[in-house]
Amino acid sequence: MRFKFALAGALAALLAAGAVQAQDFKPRIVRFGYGLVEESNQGRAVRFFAKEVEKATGGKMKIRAIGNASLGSDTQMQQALIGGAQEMMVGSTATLAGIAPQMALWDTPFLVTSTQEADALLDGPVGEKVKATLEPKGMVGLVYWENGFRNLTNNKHPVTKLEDMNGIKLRVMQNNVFLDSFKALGANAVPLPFSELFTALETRAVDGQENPYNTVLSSKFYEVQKYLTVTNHVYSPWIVTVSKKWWDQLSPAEQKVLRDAAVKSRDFERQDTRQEAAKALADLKNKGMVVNELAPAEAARMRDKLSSVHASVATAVGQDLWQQAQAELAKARAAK
Ligand code: TK8
Repeated sequence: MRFKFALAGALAALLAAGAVQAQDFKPRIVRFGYGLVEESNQGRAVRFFAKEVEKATGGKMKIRAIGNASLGSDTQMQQALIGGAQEMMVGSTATLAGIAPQMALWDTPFLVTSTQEADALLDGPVGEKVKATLEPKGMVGLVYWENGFRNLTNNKHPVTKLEDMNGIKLRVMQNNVFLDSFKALGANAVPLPFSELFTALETRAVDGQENPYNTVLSSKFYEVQKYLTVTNHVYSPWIVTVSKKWWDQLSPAEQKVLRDAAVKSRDFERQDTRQEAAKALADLKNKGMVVNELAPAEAARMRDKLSSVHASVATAVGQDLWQQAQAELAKARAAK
């Protein structure tokens, strides 16, 4: 008898929960755009996120993952989010610096030197502060994913010393810190959207580019680039963003589903990316790329040149934020 009551109680609770769900989760279709190909770390993580959201909403909220910059380049998608024509995207933080200047913090060359430092900084108070600057601009930042440490590729000659940068026409992201950094190194830096990069390399409109190993592999840059120089000159995050116009129409339960799924996708994406990166260099060599590491003295000369950029980043993001980032990093280093 008591068992029956308990069962009835559990059933009632389940029904009630179901009722709440039905109310909280409206049928919705979410266009989630990204720039890389579907078979990339970015594509895999977007699909992971989509599954989590559909599971948590009983299939009410459907994420349409649209890769290959089919919805536009990073900057075009950002505008679509701000205007409310697209719901979600993931892309480089670097292309957001024109809208939210504090984002330029992540473009500082050699700011972080390990993934542990990156996680601590991005997921800590500094990362939160920078993310929060998007809201007044019409976007909600959910989480940072790993794009990764960037390395240099080109088609002219191996870069073994600073002077080898001279005369290389190098595609950079649409971002002043990157532009200034590579000008400081002596390259002829040209800003271009990622979606135009493969063709630009193929037609030799540019000689080189810089991206993490994962992207050189997934975007098949090895087909159109001969030389890869291990520089690790900057750690790039991606950021998952939501249109604020759309976000404000969601119920608190829906917002929570998106936030929770975003955190899960972050953990998945970082692990997946790191696994892939660990073997990507060997894959790229097998594909025929000629890889070289900079001699320590040459790496130091490049770092010296790039330190000139630090002062301008500090000014752009504000001295307080800059100091706080340095303090957080010192803490992360001491904790190791
Ligand atoms: C993809 C870009 C890419 C970035 C770049 O849309 O532009 O070089 O590294 O990941 O955001």
